[in-house]
Amino acid sequence: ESRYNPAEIEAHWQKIWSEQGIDQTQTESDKPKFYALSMFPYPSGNLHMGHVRNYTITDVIARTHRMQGYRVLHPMGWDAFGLPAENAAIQRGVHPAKWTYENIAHMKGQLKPLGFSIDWNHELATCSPDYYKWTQWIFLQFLKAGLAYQKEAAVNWDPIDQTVLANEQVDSEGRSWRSGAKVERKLLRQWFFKITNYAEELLNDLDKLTGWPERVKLMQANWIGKSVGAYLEFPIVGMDEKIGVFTTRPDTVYGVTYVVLAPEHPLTPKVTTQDRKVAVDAFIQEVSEESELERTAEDKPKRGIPTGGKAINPFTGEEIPIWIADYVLYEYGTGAVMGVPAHDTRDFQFATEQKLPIQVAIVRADAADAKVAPKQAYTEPGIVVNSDLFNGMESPHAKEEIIKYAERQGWGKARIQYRLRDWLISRQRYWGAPIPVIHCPNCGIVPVPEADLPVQLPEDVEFKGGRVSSLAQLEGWANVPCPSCGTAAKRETDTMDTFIDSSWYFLRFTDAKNDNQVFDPNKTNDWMPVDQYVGGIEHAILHLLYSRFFTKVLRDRGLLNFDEPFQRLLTQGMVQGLTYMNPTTGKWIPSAQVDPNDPKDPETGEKLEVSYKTMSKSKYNGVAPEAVINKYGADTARMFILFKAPPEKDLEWDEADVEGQFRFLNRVWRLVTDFVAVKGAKPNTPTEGDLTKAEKDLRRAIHTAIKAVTEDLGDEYQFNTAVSELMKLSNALTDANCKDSPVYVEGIETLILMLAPFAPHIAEELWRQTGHSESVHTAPWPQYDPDALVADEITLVIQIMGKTRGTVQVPSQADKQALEQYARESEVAQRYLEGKEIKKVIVVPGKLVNFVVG
Ligand code: ANZ
Ligand code: ZN
Repeated sequence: ESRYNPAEIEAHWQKIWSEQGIDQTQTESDKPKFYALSMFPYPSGNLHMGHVRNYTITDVIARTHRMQGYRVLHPMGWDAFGLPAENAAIQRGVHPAKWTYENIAHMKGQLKPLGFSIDWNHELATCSPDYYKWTQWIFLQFLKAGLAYQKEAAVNWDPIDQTVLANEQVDSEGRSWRSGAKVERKLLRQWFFKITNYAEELLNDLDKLTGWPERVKLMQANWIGKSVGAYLEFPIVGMDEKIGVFTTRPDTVYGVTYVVLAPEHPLTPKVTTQDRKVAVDAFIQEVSEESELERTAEDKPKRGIPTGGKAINPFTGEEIPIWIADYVLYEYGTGAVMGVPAHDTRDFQFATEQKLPIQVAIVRADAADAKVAPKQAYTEPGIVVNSDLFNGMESPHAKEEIIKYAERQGWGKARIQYRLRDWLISRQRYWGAPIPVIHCPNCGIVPVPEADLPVQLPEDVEFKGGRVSSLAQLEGWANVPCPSCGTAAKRETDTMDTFIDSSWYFLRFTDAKNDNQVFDPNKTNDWMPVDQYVGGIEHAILHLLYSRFFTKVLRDRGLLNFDEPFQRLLTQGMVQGLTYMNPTTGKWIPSAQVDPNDPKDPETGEKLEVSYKTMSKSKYNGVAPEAVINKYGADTARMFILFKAPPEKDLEWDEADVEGQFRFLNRVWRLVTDFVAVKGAKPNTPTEGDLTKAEKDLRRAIHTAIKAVTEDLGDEYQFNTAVSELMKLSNALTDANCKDSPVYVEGIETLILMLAPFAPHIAEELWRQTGHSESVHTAPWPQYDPDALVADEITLVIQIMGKTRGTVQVPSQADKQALEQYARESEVAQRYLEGKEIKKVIVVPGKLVNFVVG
């Protein structure tokens, strides 16, 4: 008898599948389409378990849909621009392109043995000129649409990496996430994409994404951050200028006791009086060293100083002081706020510390007019007081009326404010797509003509001073004649944020090799939207938001006919490894140095803290995919990953459970090879005629399994319970008393068919052994027969005084009366009830009969 040898059969079938093109995208148009997509990897050099889990989940979904009659697009590619390539280049003196392509080759080599049904004909790498040519072309579309523009902006400047950083890349201490350098604020001319034009649609269309996790939609909504309120203007005393503020609470305008400007606000120096100048300048300097996170932290004292200037509250005619404070951000709203300490928590904190007056304008509906100073801000809506014309109104109504009044008086208007800011896309780095414009002294910004795309990255890049030269530093590269007037001009030397590359790759996948177009809209509109997108929660905000934005812009340019790129989104959980930490030193100890039964620090002998943590190099808790595949095979690794936890949940890597799945596959192997040995390779014949009880029972087990697995693979992707169902079916086959019946053949084949998406190699091998000449992966998914699910008999529980005493088999059709009769006649009841008086009988149909005795 042959042994299950995963190494042999996996390599064997992978070779044949690739020769026969089994994984290639089918194009038959009569089939419904299904686009299954994993978030494409950054080619860091090594495949880790997180990748394996991601692609396994997508692969099961792709394979199931193929068997269920869909034509499936399941591509793979590389998010290949970005900083690590440059850093590796510096460390090793290799060109970033070489490092990147070598990593791609290596990772592809690691992916192949896992048996993913990927169509490599659609492969792409974002760093390849035939990809970034179209990234540049899309940039030009944005430029034409007025959605790409340059502006002077205060940016986070990393003096070590010599580049601009996004806010998310600066930590709470104001240091770069990558270099650790203290980030500087610098005014630079930068390229932006006008994502704010789409803020409202990006928010509203979240409702269309019924297949997305609620929490991801919430994160996006918060990021967009829509606030409804008013823009109000406060004239400055002695000047012809006004301070505009954005407020969500115009109903509190009679409670304003001061105005605060962000320190960076252009009006700050103008309103500052002579005697306050030195102090104000010093304060501005101090604040410029704080990060946005520090400035807005809830628990931090708010700092600020008076400017000496005064403004007028147009509603009351009162003069109020103008302050500057760190908690007012220049980039949000108008960069200025009206201070209402009675009704805003931050203002209350600030006013209390600074001894500014507190004036009540809103009271709780059931409270009397408050005359005494409150102990904390009342931030809820309520009844307006001390507010002249508006007294007695409820907050929502007062908001409307105050806005109307302000409009009539010319003091302000209704305003909707978004937290979302325009997307800063400029990077002063080498390894990215060059922004395809030319700066001409006569013509200004001139787009590179489409015929001249791509603007290729120069290859003779230098490694100088511990970094890769940016395009600006490459002698000569930027010097070109203006395409429009021929004058000596300069290329733009910024490259694009790599998030741009990943904002449209899913479109290119549908037509990845097109040399003439960004993609053929017919193909893209056919395959899109992605039916199932699978990836990490770390991309819940930026990548998904940017991709949605790109989709809408390209739709508005007439290239796409849909609104949203990703129909359904699955955010998979982390893969965690067993982790050992010394609780006193906080050091992580590699598991190889630890006895799992008695975990102690090998140096100090201290007892170690044991826990599961996301696998990472720094914690020494990673498990290499190759190690698992070499020991057990890819099928076992896949089965374990799918069985161990639902896809959204974290997964604890556990060697014993990996073994468990290996044993299960061995049992299936034996079950089928034993069957083949006895029966010879015999195809499935339809089950006809009267069945014996054993046959009926087995058939019920088979069709119950089909129903359960099919449902588990449906909308909720319960892979873990699906694998349990396969185990149950395998047990039912092992225990069956009808091994020479056609029903048994049906059972064996059903098991193999349903195993195919999970463990594709062993399923293929066993399928062929049972006499099939075509691949199991092109076979149709089994359908369940509802009639087979109906049980002839059920197990009735017999209870005496609520205590279970035994069971009895009864016909499933029996009514209440009959059930009681069967129960009374049962051996169990006879034994326990002998000589006792039955006072009451409780019958729960389909379940139990309970005798109450005296
Ligand atoms: C007066 C007021 C009274 C406010 C009150 C709130 C409660 P969201 O919901 O986040 O949009 N604000 C406006 N611009 C700001 C800036 N640049 N930096 C810091 N704070 C700013 O919040 C809007 C509110 O945040 C605005 O409404 C303003 O304070 C403050 F009882 O105005 B409010
Ligand atoms: Zn010109």
